[in-house]
Amino acid sequence: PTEGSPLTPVATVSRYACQRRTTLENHNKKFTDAFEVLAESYEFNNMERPCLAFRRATSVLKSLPCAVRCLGATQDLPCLGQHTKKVIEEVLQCGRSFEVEELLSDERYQTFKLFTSVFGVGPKTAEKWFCRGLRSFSDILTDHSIHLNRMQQSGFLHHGDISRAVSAAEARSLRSVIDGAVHCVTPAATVALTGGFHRGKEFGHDVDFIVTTPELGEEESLLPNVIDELKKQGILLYCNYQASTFDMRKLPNHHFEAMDNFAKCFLILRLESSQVEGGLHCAEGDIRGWRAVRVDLVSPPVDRYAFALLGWTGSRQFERDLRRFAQVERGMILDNHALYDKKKKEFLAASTEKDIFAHLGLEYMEPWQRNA
Ligand code: DCP
Ligand code: MG
Repeated sequence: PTEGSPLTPVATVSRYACQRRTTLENHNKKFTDAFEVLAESYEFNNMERPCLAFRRATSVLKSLPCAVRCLGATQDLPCLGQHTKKVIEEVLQCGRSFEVEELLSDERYQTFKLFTSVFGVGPKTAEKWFCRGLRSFSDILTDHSIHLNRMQQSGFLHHGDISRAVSAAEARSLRSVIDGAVHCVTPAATVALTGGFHRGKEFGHDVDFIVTTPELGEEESLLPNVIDELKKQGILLYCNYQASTFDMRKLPNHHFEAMDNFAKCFLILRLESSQVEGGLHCAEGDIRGWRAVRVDLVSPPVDRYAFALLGWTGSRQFERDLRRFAQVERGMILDNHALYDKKKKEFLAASTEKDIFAHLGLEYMEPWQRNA
């Protein structure tokens, strides 16, 4: 059939984010911003299903090459249910969603949003504090019956800085800082930028790196040594190091929310204004001459590098769907450590991300196309 004839199949949008090339250009921001508020609110209320439904719908709209201009245009799209369509219709008709407006002015939503903006505070802690009647930071900090763990103490201490976005220029500067520290302790080690900045984002909430050594097993002492080096340089403001609990005999875990078992550290580093091209993104920091930034380092053994890189490059929705695709469509289990074929009962090795896409029978996607 020729192009445009009724027999030409319309390009269908896949149900899986790992089959939708999604760049940072979002033509449907007015809908996805609304969905994100709803998803977040469900997350705060521990309602996983509707939360995921809105995250999936967000991801589908982000992948579209143009804006949705009428409800009819969503007819053949996957992952859009009644509730999401109602929101789309409202936004189309009124330019806003009343349900979202209501949430944005809701005390519970606002308080959870505020509390979870603190490093180390998740929805569970926010809930506990909210139920005790606490509503502001000063409520928390003056209530002596509340015990803050070390992470939360640092979270409050550096809240002003780390609640401000990190710029790509700041991420580049941190890359040289991490490069320097890693190569100082292990010259042969490699450093790779991952997470949102690897997908081409201009701003992020932290900067993620994967570090490893060419010699299997040598990565075990890498992070402790890097941490010592950062301490020596006087730029380590906070460090939570978790040693590896990785067991290569274990089957992968398809539950995405479970953290991987590689050695990793969650850091707050001091970034000097003079080291950043064009200065810091944080105005107060620029006056002070430095700012605090969240940095994550992960160090997988080199034979798991490709899995770790694929897992940490994200986006979260891309990762969720990659695992779901592996499980449902291929009978395989994928996580940040390994890929396991359940029919053949064997692990599938990979030295690059391309190998993993190939094992899954998926077309390769560049990191900048994974902004699902
Ligand atoms: N990740 C993971 N398992 C987790 C948490 C995260 O595999 N438990 C992966 C998916 C994320 C990536 O790591 O995309 C980086 O996590 P971030 O929270 O730093 O997310 P991004 O870097 O994508 O965005 P941001 O700009 O908020 O940092
Ligand atoms: Mg990140």
